[in-house]
Amino acid sequence: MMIKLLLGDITRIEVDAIVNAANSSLLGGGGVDGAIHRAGGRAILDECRRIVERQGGCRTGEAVITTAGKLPARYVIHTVGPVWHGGINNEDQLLTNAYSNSLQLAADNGVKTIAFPNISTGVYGFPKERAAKIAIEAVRKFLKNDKSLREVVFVCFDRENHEIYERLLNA
Ligand code: AR6
Repeated sequence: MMIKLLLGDITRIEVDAIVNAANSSLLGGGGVDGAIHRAGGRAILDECRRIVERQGGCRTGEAVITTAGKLPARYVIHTVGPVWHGGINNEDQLLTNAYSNSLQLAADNGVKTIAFPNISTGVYGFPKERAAKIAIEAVRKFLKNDKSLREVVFVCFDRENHEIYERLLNA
C-alpha cells in the first residue's frame, strides 16, 4: 500500500523527505520542529535562514524545502499548519493546504517516499480526529492524481493519534 502508519520519532525514519510542523518564522521551535532541528544539526537552520532572507518566512498552509542535515532523510519539507481557533478561521482548508503543498513540493523535487507528523495537533491545538481526517483525505486526493510518489508514511508520536489513524485508515 502507498499509505503507511507508524508510531515513533519522525527524525529516525528513513525516507526521502520528512515533513516538519514549523512556524512562519522558519527559525525553529518546540515539538517536532525542535526535534528535527536538534537531530539534523545546523545545516537545516542555515538553509531556513537563507529562505527567510529571500522570501521572509513561510505563510500558513505553504511549504519550503531544505536539506535534512544529519538526518537519515534527504530533505526536510517545512510546512506551517494553522493554529486552531475553533474552526472559524479557515483552519480546515489551511491544514489541507499544508499537506497538499508539502506533497507537491516533494513531487517537484523527485521525492518518492515521504513521512508526515500530525501537523497542528500539538502546540497549535487542532482537534486530533478532525486533523487526521483532513490529512488522510488530502493525501489520498493527491495520490490519485500523482504517479511519482511511492509511499506516504503518517508518523504518530502519541498513542491517541496512532489509534485514530489506525481506525480511519482501516475504515
Ligand atoms: N516525531 C514525530 N512527531 C512528533 C515528534 C517527533 N519527534 N515530536 C512531537 N511530535 P507540534 P504543531 C508530534 O507541537 O501543533 C513548534 O514549536 C506531536 O505529538 O510539534 O503543528 C513549531 O515551531 C504532535 O502530534 O506542532 C510551531 O511553533 C505533532 O508532532 C508549533 O510548534 C505536532 O505537534 C507548531 O505546532
